[in-house]
Parts: sequence; C-alpha cells; structure tokens
Amino acid sequence: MTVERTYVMIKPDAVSRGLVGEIISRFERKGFKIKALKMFKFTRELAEEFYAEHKGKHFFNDLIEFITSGPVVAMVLEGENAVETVRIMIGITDGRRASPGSIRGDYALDITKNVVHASDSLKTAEREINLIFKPNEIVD
Ligand code: FUP
Repeated sequence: MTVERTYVMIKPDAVSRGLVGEIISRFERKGFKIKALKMFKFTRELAEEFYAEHKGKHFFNDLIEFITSGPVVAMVLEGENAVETVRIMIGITDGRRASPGSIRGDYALDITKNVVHASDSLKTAEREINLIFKPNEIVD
C-alpha cells in the first residue's frame, strides 16, 4: 500500500444542487485528508486543456459547455491507494448505471452531468493537480 494523492472535482450540477458538503464528507469519513480545496469557474480554454484526451469525441462540446456552466469545487485528496479507492467511491461514468452506494450511483441520473470527477491513474492525478493547483495552494 502506498500513500497517494488524487484530484477530485465536484461538478457544476452538484454545486448548484447543494451537494458539496455531502460529497466532501464522504471522502473525509472514508479517511482521506484534504490537502487542497478551492472553488472556481473553468474558462473554456482551461476546460479544453483539462479534457484534452476527449477532444474530437461526440460528447466533447456538451462536456465543455457543462463544465464551464458554473463553479466547481476542486480538491487534492491524500490517503492509502487514493487513486483507485476514490474511483471506486465515485462509481462508473454513467450515473444511471453506477452502483447504488457510489457517489454517482446515489446522486446522478446522467452521463455528462455526473456530479463528480476523479483522476483515473497516478499519472493523470499528477497532471490534473498541477494543471489546477499552484504548489503553494497545497498544504504539507
Ligand atoms: P470518468 O473517468 O468516469 O469521469 O469518465 P471519462 O473520462 O470516460 O469521461 C469524462 C467525462 O466525459 C465524464 F465525466 C462525462 C463525459 N462523458 C460524456 O458526457 N459522455 C460519454 O459518453 C462519456 C463521457
């Protein structure tokens, strides 16, 4: 087991529905430490960079429209096996098919408006953390 850091983001649908506290508290109760936390609104440019791997896919424009539609709450979480464990906690992409008990399974009914994002690998986590947070925004 290794202590890892992962990037987690509460998306505009969940922020506007008032689910921020509920979602953060799930990660805290699980045992993850919050190492950074902020609310911001994506510019189109930053959103396209964040989701660069999906450029050209049929859902790309809808995804960019959605993620820039309102504020997000971004965080760095730290803990044992953080990347994989947080992915299990959020559930699969499509909220309709995500298991009850997972965050998407409990709060989402859509594949684009799916409440939360979490890095899918250690490499992605590093890229996303560095893209969204300055080093002095992360506590040690
Ligand atoms: P995930 O890793 O579960 O967040 O999902 P992906 O990286 O495959 O997709 C990133 C985001 O694109 C998803 F959160 C939602 C959106 N998406 C769609 O809107 N439609 C799709 O068919 C697939 C993904």
